[in-house]
Amino acid sequence: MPLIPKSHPRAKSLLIREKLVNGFDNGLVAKEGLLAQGRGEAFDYLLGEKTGKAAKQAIQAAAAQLLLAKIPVISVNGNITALCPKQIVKLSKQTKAKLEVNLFYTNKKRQQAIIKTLKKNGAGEILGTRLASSTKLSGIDSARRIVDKNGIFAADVVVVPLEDGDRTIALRKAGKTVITFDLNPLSRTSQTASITIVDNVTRAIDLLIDESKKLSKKNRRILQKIVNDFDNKKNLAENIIQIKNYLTRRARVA
Ligand code: PTJ
Repeated sequence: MPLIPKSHPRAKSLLIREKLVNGFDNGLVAKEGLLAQGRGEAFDYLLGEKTGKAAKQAIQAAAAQLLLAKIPVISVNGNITALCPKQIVKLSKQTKAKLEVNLFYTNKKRQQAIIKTLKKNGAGEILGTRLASSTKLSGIDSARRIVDKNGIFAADVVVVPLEDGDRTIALRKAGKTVITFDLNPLSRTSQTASITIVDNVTRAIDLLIDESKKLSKKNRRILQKIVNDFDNKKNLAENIIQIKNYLTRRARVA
């Protein structure tokens, strides 16, 4: 008998949690990554565990921005690999974005496990491990400062899913456009990224792939208008209002 019955009212959430736990057991996820998931889950609860209107707008802007990019790069960490390896590879192919492993809690064995999993899911070249092409990103003290000259360092648009705040600020200071997935609209990453998708990455990533496919048929002028019309601060405020409205509904007694 499965430990998580399909009929359990919180089966979906518990199955996502299980992916992280399996990812930890298989050497992909840092211990701290399990805690990060817990923080995300709490915000997901407050958002009503669904993709809101504001998140859908951010997804559209992110897709347009990725298609407009000259050198788009997706930064991959342990949590994203455990949660959606197939989709991250699909997104990179759909948007012609390079993949680069970049870990906060860096560790060679975990890097290799992540690469192996991505390759198993169809990835071609994965940057982030070649010493000869590594360089340092200034303004950041963690291991995340080590990046690939041909990847994150050269990129104009970087996707940083489930990120700690420092690097987003450093990447913005380096003149890059930063796209993130973060369930916490108040986090430093959310507040400093160019486009923040406030949604569970497990829901939003398929929507981003679909939107990228749809928008790939549009011309650059239309894509640029979508990006220009997007205001991240306003979008974050809408997400906070979504939480407020959800709590107001839940606080009704009758
Ligand atoms: O694999 P590593 O070594 O690179 O480490 C990765 C983690 C995630 C441990 C590291 O980047 C970290 O410590 O991140 P933080 O500072 O905990 O931030 C992670 C953010 O992602 C938090 O704001 C969470 O709310 C958010 N988050 C967690 N799970 C999800 C999420 N956002 C979207 N979808 C999720 N499933």
